[in-house]
Amino acid sequence: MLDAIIFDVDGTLAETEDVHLAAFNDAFAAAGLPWRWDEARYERLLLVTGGKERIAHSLQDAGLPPLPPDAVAALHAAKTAQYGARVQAGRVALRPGVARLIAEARAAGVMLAIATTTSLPNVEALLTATLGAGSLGWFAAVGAGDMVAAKKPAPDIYDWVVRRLGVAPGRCVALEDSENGVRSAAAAGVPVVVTMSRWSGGHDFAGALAVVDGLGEPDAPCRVAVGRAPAGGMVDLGAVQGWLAASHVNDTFQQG
Ligand code: XBP
Ligand code: MG
Repeated sequence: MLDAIIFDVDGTLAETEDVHLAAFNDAFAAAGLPWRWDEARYERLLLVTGGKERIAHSLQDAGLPPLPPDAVAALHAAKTAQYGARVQAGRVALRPGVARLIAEARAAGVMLAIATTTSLPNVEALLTATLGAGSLGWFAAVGAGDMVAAKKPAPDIYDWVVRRLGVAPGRCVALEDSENGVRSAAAAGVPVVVTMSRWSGGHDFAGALAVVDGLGEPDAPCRVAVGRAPAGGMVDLGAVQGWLAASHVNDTFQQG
């Protein structure tokens, strides 16, 4: 029933957006630009996925003239370098339970994949810094950033990952932290579980199999906002398989 777990990155694998925000502001300062995003503004800007798209949107939102696409790309490349330096310096840790679930899936032969809006160098930096140099190879498919034409909430990145995995979307479960992510996975036919992050406030997770505040650990059980509570307060492989099986039963009943 469960062939693969597809992980979102920012907010799901790790609470990274504070580091992204600092990297954006450092890139603006290094370019001599008088822009500084505070947390309240960044929370709104996070609704626009993709760093280049976010920069362009922030200019339009502030009534400022647009930058040429190559200037936005150069600014974003500087930001990505700033972000990577912070991650390599150990400034980001995996969220509780992430390493545990990845190890369980690997041991059980359940494929792992990544479907993210962030740039591929950021994924490589985060996995290397937290799971070690060879960990990128644990993922049968890594879909990131500009690999697809349309970013989340479009389904493109999940469609790409599912095609790469060579399985049916309904035999996967996506782990996400944002409304855009839930919409992207659902539009690709991939059942989705939400692990709320620091920046998930106010998001609409309609359609998710379950909504929890994290994957939990034995000494720190997760709290459940939607769906059946996982045994022992931890989102383990059994919990993911159980939510997926229940969703298929529901689908069968609904089809009559
Ligand atoms: C989150 C995003 C990304 C990051 C910044 O990605 O929308 O844009 O905020 O990374 P996800 P970039 O939750 O899908 O992992 O600047 O590289 O886009
Ligand atoms: Mg996310």
